[in-house]
Amino acid sequence: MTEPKPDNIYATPLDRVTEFAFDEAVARVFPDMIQRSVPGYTTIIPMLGVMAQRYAQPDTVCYDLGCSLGASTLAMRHGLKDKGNTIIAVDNSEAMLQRCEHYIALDNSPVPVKLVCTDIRTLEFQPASVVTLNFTLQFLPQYDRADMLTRIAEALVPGGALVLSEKICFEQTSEQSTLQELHWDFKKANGYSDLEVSQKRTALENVLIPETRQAHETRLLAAGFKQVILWYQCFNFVSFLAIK
Ligand code: GEK
Repeated sequence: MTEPKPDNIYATPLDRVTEFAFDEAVARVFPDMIQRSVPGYTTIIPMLGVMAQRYAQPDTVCYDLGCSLGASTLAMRHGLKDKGNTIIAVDNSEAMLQRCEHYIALDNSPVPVKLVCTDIRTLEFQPASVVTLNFTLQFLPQYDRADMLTRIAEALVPGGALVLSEKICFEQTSEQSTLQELHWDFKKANGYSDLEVSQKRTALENVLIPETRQAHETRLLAAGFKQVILWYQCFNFVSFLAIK
């Protein structure tokens, strides 16, 4: 496995900016990319451990859907106390999962982790008490999102929890433009150039489709969750705790 490196994928002008994909090039720079691109990411990750600890129930599965390199998996793994839980970490990018396997192997927690390379839309769920969708639902086509959340709610035992983190958009134009611009400011403060911000934005245009807070909350309730709490927001990035 090649060493992780800083993200400069969009640093030079590209003749044609192709659609963003979670390939080997992205997997290699991913830790740097996500921390410099997603406001609040470094705060959310350890809180997944805190929430896993509270909501995990004995002898159930905890899922990390769209696990990438396993940052959420590792946080959950260290939050889980001796309750007979297994974590199933799922991603459909082979490049991501290969690296994830390496990081899981370096970690010393005894909680078993199973890695599955598949599309989360095709997953057969086992009875679960904690599910994490940390910035993953936004990459599914919008028409598949309700079904995905319903299947998660069905798999959860009563009192189980989903943590759903997403980039969102806003109905009010002024709120949208202010928070969007602050997100770009965040990226520039983290060393990305105007060119990098602009080319990445083009690459993600039809790949990452944000929705409003209201759309998420309504759909989570319709999917079968009893309570939906917005527990975190940083600019246009949020995280919900949805309890069955
Ligand atoms: C973290 N949760 O570090 N099936 C399986 N995996 C998918 C699918 C799908 N249909 N679509 C996208 N992915 C991580 C960060 S990144 C978020 C998650 C980001 C995977 C994709 O391969 C990628 O690894 C992950 O979802 C999204 O806490 O890059 O902004």
